[in-house]
Amino acid sequence: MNTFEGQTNGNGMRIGIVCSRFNDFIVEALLNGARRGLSHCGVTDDAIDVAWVPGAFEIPIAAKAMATSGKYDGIVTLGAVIRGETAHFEYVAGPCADSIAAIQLETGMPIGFAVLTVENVEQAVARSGDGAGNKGEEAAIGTIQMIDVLRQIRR
Ligand code: INI
Repeated sequence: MNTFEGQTNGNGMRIGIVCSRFNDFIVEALLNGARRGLSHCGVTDDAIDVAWVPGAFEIPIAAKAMATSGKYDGIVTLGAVIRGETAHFEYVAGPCADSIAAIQLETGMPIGFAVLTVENVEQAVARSGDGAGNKGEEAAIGTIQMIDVLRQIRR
């Protein structure tokens, strides 16, 4: 029996990160977490590109451009959709998540998802702090694991 399990060794991996400007104080904190997670995995800063887009609705098209560019091994998406701030919550959050899932399947490239969908700013802050539970950090480490496990499966 063969068992494939992704490891967190990101040496030599190139990572694209898409960040949305909307609620940027939260997204900056998610980006700090993602960089922390990637550094923990051995991904150096010069192997990371960061693209900023206006809002979560624009994340998928930038993620697809990165995924099809041939320049990256994996992508991490970071954003914050806060229900209290918009009646369009469902129209922004749903398409963003669905499109990112679809792009993964279309391109075969792992795309980590830390686009927060929360009720209020307090919940967003709780998921983007300096300690444990930063969703950007979790998504970044998960992306490294997915790159590795997919390599093992495809080998
Ligand atoms: N974009 C977000 O990333 N988060 C939000 O909470 C949000 N709200 O509240 O509306 C939001 N809207 C902007 C949207 O993502 C697009 O940028 C905009 O509709 C232009 O296409």
